[in-house]
Amino acid sequence: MKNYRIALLPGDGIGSEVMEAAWPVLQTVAERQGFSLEGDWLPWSCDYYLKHGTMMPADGVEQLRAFDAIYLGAVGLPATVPDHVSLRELLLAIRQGLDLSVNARPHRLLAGVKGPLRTDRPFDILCIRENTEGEYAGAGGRVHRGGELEVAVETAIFTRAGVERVLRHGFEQARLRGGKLASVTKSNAQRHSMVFWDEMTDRVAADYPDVAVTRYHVDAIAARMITHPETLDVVVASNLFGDILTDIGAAIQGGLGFAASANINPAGGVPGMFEPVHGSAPDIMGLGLANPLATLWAGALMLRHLGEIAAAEALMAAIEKVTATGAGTPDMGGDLSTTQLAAAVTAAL
Ligand code: GGG
Repeated sequence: MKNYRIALLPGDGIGSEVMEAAWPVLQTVAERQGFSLEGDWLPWSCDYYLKHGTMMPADGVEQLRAFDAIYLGAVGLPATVPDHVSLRELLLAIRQGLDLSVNARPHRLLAGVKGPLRTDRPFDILCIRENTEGEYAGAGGRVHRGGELEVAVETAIFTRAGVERVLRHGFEQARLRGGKLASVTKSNAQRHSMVFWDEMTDRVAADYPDVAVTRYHVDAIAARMITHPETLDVVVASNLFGDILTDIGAAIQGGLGFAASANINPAGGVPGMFEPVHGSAPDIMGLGLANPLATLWAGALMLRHLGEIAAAEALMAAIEKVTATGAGTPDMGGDLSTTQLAAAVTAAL
């Protein structure tokens, strides 16, 4: 029987609740489809930081290379460790360390879920966010700290290889889907990096004459995602723009409780990392209120990436069988706890 080794990183806050609820569901799907999932729980988190002074061991990224995939809950507990430390030392360090250059986030309404939009037209958007450089490259610095002359500089890095590979992945996905791609910049205001992004879009587009490309400025597409989401299909954006647009995507699909995310290296050779888009939500941690569906959907993305397509589809079908009944956690207007909703998905398998 095929066995996959999965690194399980619950992280902080509700991360452990959604992961502990979702993992048995994935194991049941695997068992039913004739393969097995073997999980190693890794305690890398803000708690780990308080004990060891780092968010993960020095060879953490190297340890992760031995797995088939990484399944992550949430990162950050600002009451204990500043967010810019926890995010950069764990989530961003893994993305950059494994060169997981693409962050793919699907946005659509699951069966029975009513989003906040006034339009009833169905939408199905795949946001592809550049994931290792851009505005989150970590380049920059501060001088004259605390003084009148203090300066902070955050440098966005756009390499030819980095922009090309994320665009190419977007075009490949567009080819498999509706043949439509939106390329997002702010090239009217950012005259270096974003004009470069536009030029790279034209260059890569020449290899995909069957894909229709529309250029959007980030402010315009942000509004369009709310007013006419059905006109969009594959959306490719930089790290920061993609981060923001995918929170809008989450909002229009019913909330962060539904938004899933796949961090992958399209060249292969390293494990992908799969996570809900949401953070650690310290305000509801320990209360059993967290919605596990984003983590379960991320699990389905992981199974698909591992090549277990039937299992991924069975899991998504079970999730939608449950959402179609109106059952859910309080954020969905229901009264189920995190574990009860996950158990309902197992029962629907
Ligand atoms: N689910 C992972 C998590 O905790 N995400 C919170 C977050 O702030 N993410 C920022 C990002 O995706 O770049």
